[in-house]
Amino acid sequence: MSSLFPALTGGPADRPALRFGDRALTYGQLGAAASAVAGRVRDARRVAVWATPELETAVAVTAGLLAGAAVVPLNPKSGEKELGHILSDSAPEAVLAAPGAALPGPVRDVPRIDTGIDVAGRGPLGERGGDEDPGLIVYTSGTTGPPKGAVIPRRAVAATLDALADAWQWTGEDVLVHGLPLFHVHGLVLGVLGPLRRGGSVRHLGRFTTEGVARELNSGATMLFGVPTMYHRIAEALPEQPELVTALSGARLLVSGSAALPVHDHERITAATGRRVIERYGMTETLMNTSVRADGEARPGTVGLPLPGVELRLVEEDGTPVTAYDGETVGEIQVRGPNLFTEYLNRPDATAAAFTADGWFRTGDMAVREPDGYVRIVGRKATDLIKSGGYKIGAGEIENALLEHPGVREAAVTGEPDSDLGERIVAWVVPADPQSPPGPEELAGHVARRLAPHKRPRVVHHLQALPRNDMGKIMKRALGHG
Ligand code: MCA
Ligand code: AMP
Repeated sequence: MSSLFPALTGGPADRPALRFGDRALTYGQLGAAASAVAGRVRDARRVAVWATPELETAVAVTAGLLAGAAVVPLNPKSGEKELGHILSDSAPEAVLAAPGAALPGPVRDVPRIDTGIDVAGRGPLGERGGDEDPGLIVYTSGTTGPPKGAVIPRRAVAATLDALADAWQWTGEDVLVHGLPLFHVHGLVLGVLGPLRRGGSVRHLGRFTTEGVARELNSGATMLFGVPTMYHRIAEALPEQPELVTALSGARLLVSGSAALPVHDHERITAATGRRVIERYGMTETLMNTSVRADGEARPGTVGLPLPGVELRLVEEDGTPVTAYDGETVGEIQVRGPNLFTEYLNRPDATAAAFTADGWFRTGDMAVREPDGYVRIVGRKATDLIKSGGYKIGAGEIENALLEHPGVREAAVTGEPDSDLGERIVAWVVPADPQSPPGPEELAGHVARRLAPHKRPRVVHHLQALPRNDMGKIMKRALGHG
């Protein structure tokens, strides 16, 4: 078994590891604090982590992984329906939470362990868990139904982080800054476990602001990770924030992912700072698949080359591989490699459907290969998957939540282009009583309370009927066009 965190045991104890606001831990302190918590979850198979953007979350996840348990990160803004599903599906033996954090109904039913930061102990007890054992279970939305738990083995975490280290020349000298949530792959695996695996450090902003980015990059941080919405807000702020221009100009690496970075935002950032943004392409199920290399050409609109160890192909509808590197022939991206998840928890049907007979994972993303091998993503197979602010959201789960509102008779959900969020969620609702239709705030609050605030509709249209075909299926393409 190989260690996920060699720097916790092997490196200098006084090196900085984590900083959240004005609270920080060195590797020695993190080793002690995480080992103290790990000692309390030694026998657990799975532990949930109440993943607030705080130091305690990073300690709890490190502790769970040291103990060899599978860590299930929970979005602390999730509503009770979503939390109830995740907890009954993953059945964690304990939930790790910062002392004092108020936990809602479904989470209170799980035995709680407070992750106080105790740096007085002796440090790493040793690391448990085999390479193929599950390290994380991350819930991700599909087109219909509740989110599925992607079971991510420890070897996938190690493989993806080491491939990124190669592509980005990422070392223990790097200091990463970001304000990403800690319950998804981007912020947690890349943004916390990444620096820890390299023996470098991360400064988390608590919440993303352009001021925070400027402050950290101007005081020693070398890399920035963000979703396109964050780079859009940076592009908007650059003309008014000279310190942000200095910050980005001096950074070693600016990386964007989770959704397509609009060419216009990329170009505005380059024009103001002289810097290009490195795009990488990943997925909860696959961790990272491709990236522009640190010493490569960051062409706007492209996500670079397959990472070391990752096999990538494009296939046509009938399964025939696309062999042309012509920048034109579109196929679905399929991947294979040590970066892949093993299964959707308790969903053998969905797992089987996600892979081809010879083990390729069907991403559902459509792309072309350019003559030099760069991948350019051009769309997605499923129109019922929406990417908003870098979050993947299934139209079906929002429709189901809307239908549980007494004022809603029928509902359809679509994604519309949005310059800030990439796509915004739009709800098309047939009210139960046309005389008093539920208002947009009411429906947004309803969805936010049941699922999560980022899944709430930003626009609500009322209709007398939904457009349906002869089979009774809703014709979503007809919505918004009259
Ligand atoms: C608003 N709020 C509400 C309501 N309306 N709360 C309850 N009910 C309501 N009706 C609250 C929100 O909770 C939030 O609270 C605040 O108002 C602002 O919400 P919102 O407008 O949605 O947030 P934003 O500021 O516009 O968020 C933009 C963002 C965010 C910061 C870019 O979308 C974000 O963090 N995105 C990152 C997504 C991500 O990490 N994806 C990775 C998955 P408060 O003020 O308390 O916050 S993809 C992945 O992992 C793969 C592997 C990959 O490739 O990376
Ligand atoms: P998630 O399921 O939340 O992990 O989101 C994964 C999806 O995000 C992928 O299937 C892509 O559709 C999208 N994605 C991630 N990175 C990029 C990128 N750099 N460019 C375009 N789409 C991306």
